[in-house]
Amino acid sequence: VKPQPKSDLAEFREVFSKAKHIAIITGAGVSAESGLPTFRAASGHWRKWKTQDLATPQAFSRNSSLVWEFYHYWRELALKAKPSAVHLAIAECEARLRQQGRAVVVITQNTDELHRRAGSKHILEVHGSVFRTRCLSCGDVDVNHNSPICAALEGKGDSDPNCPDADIPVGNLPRCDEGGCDGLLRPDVIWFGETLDSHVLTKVEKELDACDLCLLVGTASVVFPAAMFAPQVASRGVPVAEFNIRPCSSTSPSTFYFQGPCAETIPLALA
Ligand code: BJW
Ligand code: ZN
Repeated sequence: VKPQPKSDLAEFREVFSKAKHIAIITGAGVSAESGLPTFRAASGHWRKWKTQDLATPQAFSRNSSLVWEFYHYWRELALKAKPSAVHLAIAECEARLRQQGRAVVVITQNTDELHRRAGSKHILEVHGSVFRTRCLSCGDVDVNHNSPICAALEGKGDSDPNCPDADIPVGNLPRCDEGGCDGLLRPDVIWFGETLDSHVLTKVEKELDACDLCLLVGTASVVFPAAMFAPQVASRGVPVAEFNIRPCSSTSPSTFYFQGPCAETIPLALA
């Protein structure tokens, strides 16, 4: 039987001090410290929908206006948010360890770019970014931080359940400006039922195989394939340290478990 994860910070710090290649897997709990709602908490609902209802290609083809309103809401929240103490501690850790010839990679499920804004350099965004668009006609992917992303979404996207849907005509939603293409744009994120970008996944696999310490921070670990990343590392006998506000589950593959808000635990762990 697998022993229960340990919560001994001094022992973790000992392992951390020797690690040369650290993979940090992050989820919505890290951005919760920047005030962004997580996906599976009650606060994660938008109007009367859950993420599972909106983050699908079917939802987008059925009602592109509604899904764009949701992503407009997200983009505006993320633009206003500031990187938290967790984002900053992770970025500082990467810079400090780089001086010592040690590597840190952030493997994030978050699409809000807060790790990047905190100064992390080596980031793999496995679920894409809400600040990129992809054209449904020509496939062009573009970086886009405009606020709002198009005139029709100005003032839309209120999360209140009583807010009426904007029903924006599809011609007024974000459109491709690539050489007269004018195709409908979608957020360049990974929705349920879609496969992750194979180039990104290949890089993730390399990092998971190379790391000698893995941190799992603020994720429910229920969405595949990302939910398998830490167990995959643990199965090689490499230590995994989990940081989450919820209590440790009996099936946790982790070696270490630090329960509490990650803005409190992570800066201490990585100092
Ligand atoms: C704190 C904290 C604080 C809070 N401090 N901690 C079985 C095997 C394989 C696949 C499947 C399967 N069954 C079903 C599937 C398909 C599906 C899936 O996994 N579904 C599950 C729900 C069961 N997966 C997919 O469809 C994926 N594609 C795929 O598998 O392709 C192959 C395939 C296709 C078809 C069929 C089968 C296989 C794609 C998944 C894409 C997920 N996309 C989203 C939306 C992205 C766009 C956007 O940002 O809007 O990604 S969903 C959403 O969940 C988002 C997140 O990145 C992701 C993970 O959420 P996360 O980060 O864990 O957040 P929460 O809110 O769930 O948890 C927060 C955690 O933080 C909690 O634990 C809190 O306790 C903690 N916390 N505050 C510390 N202050
Ligand atoms: Zn196009």
